[in-house]
Amino acid sequence: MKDILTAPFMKELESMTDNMYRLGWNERNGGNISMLLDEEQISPYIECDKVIRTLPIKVAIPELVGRYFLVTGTGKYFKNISKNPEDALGIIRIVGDGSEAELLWGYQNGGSFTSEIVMHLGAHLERMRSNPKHRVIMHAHPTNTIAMTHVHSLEEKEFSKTLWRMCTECIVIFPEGVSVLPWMVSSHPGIGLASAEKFKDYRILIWALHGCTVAGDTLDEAFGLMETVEKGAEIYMKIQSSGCVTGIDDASLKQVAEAFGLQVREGWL
Ligand code: 2HA
Ligand code: ZN
Repeated sequence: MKDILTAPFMKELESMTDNMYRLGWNERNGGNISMLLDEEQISPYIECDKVIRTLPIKVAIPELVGRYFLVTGTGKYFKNISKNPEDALGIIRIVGDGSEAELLWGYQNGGSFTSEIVMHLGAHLERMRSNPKHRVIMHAHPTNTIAMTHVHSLEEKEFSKTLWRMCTECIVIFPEGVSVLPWMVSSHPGIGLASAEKFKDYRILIWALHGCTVAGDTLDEAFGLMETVEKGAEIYMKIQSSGCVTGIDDASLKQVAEAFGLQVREGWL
């Protein structure tokens, strides 16, 4: 067996969590990431028939039975993941009726997966249905994105269009816009299931007064969505106190959409 700490997916997740911490998006134990893995990716490193423990999930997602995920642990600090990955991360396989996970590696000191596991698994399922290449769900607390939910309408079209107006890249990177949920109690199946529903039709979900969750085929792609939203929100927060937030107008956004062949959400421009 090869050393799992040398696996490319492990190295990539470690450098990603270090980077996100330094960006100030993951204070204390804030944020969580899960990655769908294939058995072929993990079998050189771990014996898939050696189960360490079984962990309960608060809802059953039978469609995911047999699937493997690398998931950040509950209560773990992004700041420390690369220093002690075997404590902070786990590899799980969904089993039974879809309401249990077998721990195959990690959570070394009796830990478990993120408290947001229902949102992660539900979001994976919805993204996998429309995109066979889907792999990553990433949740963080980017400062300006949260700040914007304090001062801006939470209506999805309005929120998305303000972001598009802030800098040209926004509509290019997320022409389908962003989804938004009002404030809800976090780490609860209620917010998890409501979030999964949003991922039927969006790759980006903003939780008012809490943070942002994104989906991607790769860690980089998911991160790229989050940082582009955060850039738009940062510009908005910098300029809105001046009272002048006109930004890029619809006609110009349409020109960008035409120039880049973007699939902008129907009826938004
Ligand atoms: O893991 O971010 O939403 C801590 C959180 C809960
Ligand atoms: Zn959070």
